[in-house]
Amino acid sequence: MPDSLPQVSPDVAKGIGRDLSIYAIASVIVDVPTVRKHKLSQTSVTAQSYVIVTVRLGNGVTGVGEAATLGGPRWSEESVEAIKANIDAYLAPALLGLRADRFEAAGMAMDAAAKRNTAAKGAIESALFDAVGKTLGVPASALLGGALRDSVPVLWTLASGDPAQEIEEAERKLEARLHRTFKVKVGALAPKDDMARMGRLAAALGDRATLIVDANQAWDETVSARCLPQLAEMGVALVEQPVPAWNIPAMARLRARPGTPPLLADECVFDSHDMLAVAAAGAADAVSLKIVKHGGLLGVRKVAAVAEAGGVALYGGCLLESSVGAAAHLQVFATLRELAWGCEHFGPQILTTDLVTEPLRFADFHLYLPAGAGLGITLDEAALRRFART
Ligand code: MUC
Ligand code: MG
Repeated sequence: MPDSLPQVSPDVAKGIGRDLSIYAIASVIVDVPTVRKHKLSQTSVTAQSYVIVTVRLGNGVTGVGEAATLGGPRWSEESVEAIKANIDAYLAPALLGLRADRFEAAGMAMDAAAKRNTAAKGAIESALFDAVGKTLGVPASALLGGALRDSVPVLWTLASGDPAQEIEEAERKLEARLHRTFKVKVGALAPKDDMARMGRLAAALGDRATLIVDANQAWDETVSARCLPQLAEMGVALVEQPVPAWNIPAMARLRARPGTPPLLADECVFDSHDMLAVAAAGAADAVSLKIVKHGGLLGVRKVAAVAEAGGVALYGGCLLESSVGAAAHLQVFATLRELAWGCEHFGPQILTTDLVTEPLRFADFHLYLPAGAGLGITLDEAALRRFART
């Protein structure tokens, strides 16, 4: 990994701090086991797969970024294998020699080299922000408008499918003052079984915790019309992506029905055009912001700006990133004027081993923005070697 990057020649290294050109880019796939099985409507995982990208600048500084996936190309179309292949063959060659601090130009070069591939582009752009921030001695947030907060409320996701286990897991999180909002993954079970499961969770936790639900596109409009009011009755505060991503009209019709709880758009919003369509249709109350969907930190800000203009609230989404990807998200989340629904970057805690030397701080139901330049984290080379796919 960083060691596999070509070394900057002594002549080039003399210009440390000055030469911001992109000198080399490397990528590696890692598979990190999770502490328990994580079950979504379309897949279940016992290990999280990431592509870790390192970018070395002409001044010798290295930046790191991460592309997360969830169970192969099932949550979205990108798999780690495809991400790595497209970085190595198309995106990296398009960037070599360009200035790392010209983020928008780098984005345009990547868009010209490859359509979509937003997770791959997001990992590279994260590494550029890390490298440039480290060069200048400022956090990435300072390059994005500046941080407005140093911590964000963070939820935990319950996704074993076994309500007794889930209640016990939530109790432990509450007791440790780590999380008091819980997102429950539904859609792997039949709707009536999920409703019974949600009833048990609401009865056990409802007066001490906020519950939200993510169906990951599992339901159709009819099932949603039946389940959403039941969830509202149980006190569920927000329901994420109940119907397929393409069915924005159904989201709008469901949202207009009395008894529907607030709706969160996830898979239906990748870029700012999607966000405009969702806002114009009145299809969501909030949008889940993710680097893997929006192609980077700048993309997060663009989608957030359209959401704000359309009166759609912001939620800090994740794809179970390690502290590398979570830090990149925090850097940009910290710059948003209002992050009404907090964030869900519990990823570092569901991994058996994190990929950084000093994991992000979780305390008092919040996740803290790391101090330090760039993304504010240091890659753990030993962990990377241990989990690297050979
Ligand atoms: C998603 O769809 O929101 C985020 C948390 C989790 O458990 O799954 C992810 C993806
Ligand atoms: Mg989701």
